[in-house]
This record gives sequence, structure tokens and C-alpha cells, in this order.
Amino acid sequence: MSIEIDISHYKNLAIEAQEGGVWIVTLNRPAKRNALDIETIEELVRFFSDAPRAGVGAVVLAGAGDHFCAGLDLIEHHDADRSPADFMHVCLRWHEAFNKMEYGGVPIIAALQGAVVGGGLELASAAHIRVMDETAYVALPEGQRGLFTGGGATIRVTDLVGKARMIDMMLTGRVYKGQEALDLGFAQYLVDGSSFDAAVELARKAAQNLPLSNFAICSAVSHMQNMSAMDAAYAEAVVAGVVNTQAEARTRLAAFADKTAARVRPTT
Ligand code: 1HE
Repeated sequence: MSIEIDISHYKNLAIEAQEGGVWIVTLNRPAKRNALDIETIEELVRFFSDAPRAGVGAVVLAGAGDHFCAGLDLIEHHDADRSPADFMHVCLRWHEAFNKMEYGGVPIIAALQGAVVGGGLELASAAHIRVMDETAYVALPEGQRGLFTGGGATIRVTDLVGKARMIDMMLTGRVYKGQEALDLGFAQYLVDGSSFDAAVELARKAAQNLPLSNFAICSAVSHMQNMSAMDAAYAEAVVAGVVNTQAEARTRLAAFADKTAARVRPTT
């Protein structure tokens, strides 16, 4: 059951398939600081709905220009003068996109630079790995704009850094960057050079895993967080039953047994 992704159907996302199953998905409205308008959200829904069935091994999610993403398209929102129901449906499309990302089973590595704010942070939080460069900063300016988060920050940003920090960010507009942001858990990597290059390297590494292992890592872990500990342990056993007996794993296990597989060592 494989489907084709036709990259010519995308306008606000630039999409490129690289060797080794790595796909580069770039928010491509740098003149608008990659603000998330309706069209961009629909394209994210489409790409991340298709990716798990299209043989995508791993995705690097990037933003064109100096900023990853400025969040909700405030101009579109202002001009549309939406009703509560209208905006609820907008938010439900954001959730559709971000849930497809978090639960889809395809590893997503976000390459962050400049502003990662509001909905931009919500988007980054739906990726499985975040890589910041020295210019990257995170904030939730919703409070200052007379808004509230609508793209999952109450769940995902709280998961990353805790409720107290998230509330403080929203009340005061606090901005985090650099080592402090890393230490707090906004990202797993902080690099001196290009976050994009580092993200590509990580994506290539992840794409070498067996697809079924990656599916479990990038889907089951999130699902299990929504379960009771008892149910999660049961689900983990079932998933491990399927993944750990896959035929493709036998070659890797044989390589360990005959001592040709790489050993686990710390990098020096
Ligand atoms: C935008 C947006 C946007 C820029 N929607 N058009 N997000 C925010 O509150 C962040 C708003 N943006 C900024 O604070 C700044 O733009 C940045 C720090 C990201 C970048 O600053 P800078 O000086 O490089 O750019 P700029 O001059 O502010 O903006 C350049 C253009 O991008 C300009 O358009 P132009 O046509 O006048 O050239 C801006 O209008 C446009 N632009 N950001 C629309 N966000 C589901 S609920 C989620 C709720 C939220 O996400 S709230 C957080 C919203």
C-alpha cells in the first residue's frame, strides 16, 4: 500500500526528496516569516497524511529565511474577522496537521532558527526532535496579542517544559534561547553552525532504522502517554511483540550475534 507524493501540488511548502529516504519540507513564505495561514496548514495536513504510506523515511522540517515560523498568520486572522466557530474549525485543522505529525510514525526533525514563536513553537513541538541554532528563540506571544494558544501548546509545550513555565511565557511574553532553552527541554540539540545541516544528519541516521521500528518510536510512545500506566505497559508489550519479531530485524540481530554489528560506545 504505497502512494505517491506529488510535490507540484504544494505552494507554501517546498518539498524535496533526498537519497536515503530523507525528505526536506520547508515552510516557504519567508517574506511573511513563514506565518501559518490556512493554505500552509492544509498542505501540512496533506503531506503528513501521505508520508507514512509513501515510504518517507524521515523528514526535516525547516523554515526558509532567517526565521523558522512566526506562528498564526495574524493578518489573515485579522482580515477574516472570524466567528468563534470559524476559528475553532481553524484550530481543529491545526490539530489535524500536528497530530498527523506526532502520531504518524515518520520521524520528523525540526531545524530551528530565528523566531519559533506562538503557533511556530506549537508546530515545532509536534516534531520528534528539535535542533536549535544560536539564533533560535522560543516564545508564546499570544497573551500580548489578545489571543490564546490554539495549536496544541497547552499539551505539547507543557509536556516539554511544564505548566508553570508555559503559563509564565504566556503571561509575560518571556523569550528563551540558547543553552537555557536547551536545558529546559525546548530542544534536544543546540548547534554552533547550521541547525538545518545538523537536522539532515540526524534524519539520515534515523532513516537507517527499520521503518516499523521508527513507526513505533514516532507513534506508540505518544499514544502510550495518553494511556494509564497499566494500559501503556500492555500496549508496549503488544507493539514490541510485533516490532521485535519482524523478519527484517533478524539480519541485524544476526550481525550482533556474529560480532559484525557496531557496539554501543560513547562518542569521544
Ligand atoms: C506576519 C507574521 C504573522 C510576520 N502573521 N504576518 N505571532 C507573533 O505574534 C509573531 C509576530 N511576528 C513578529 O514578531 C516578527 O514578525 C518576527 C519577530 C517573527 C520577525 O520580525 P522581522 O522584523 O524580521 O519581520 P517583520 O517586519 O515584523 O515582518 C515581516 C513581514 O512578515 C511583514 O509583512 P509585510 O507584508 O508588511 O512585509 C509582517 O506583517 C509579516 N509577518 N509575522 C502574519 N505572525 C492557533 S493559535 C496560534 C496563535 C499564535 O500563533 S499567536 C503568535 C503570533
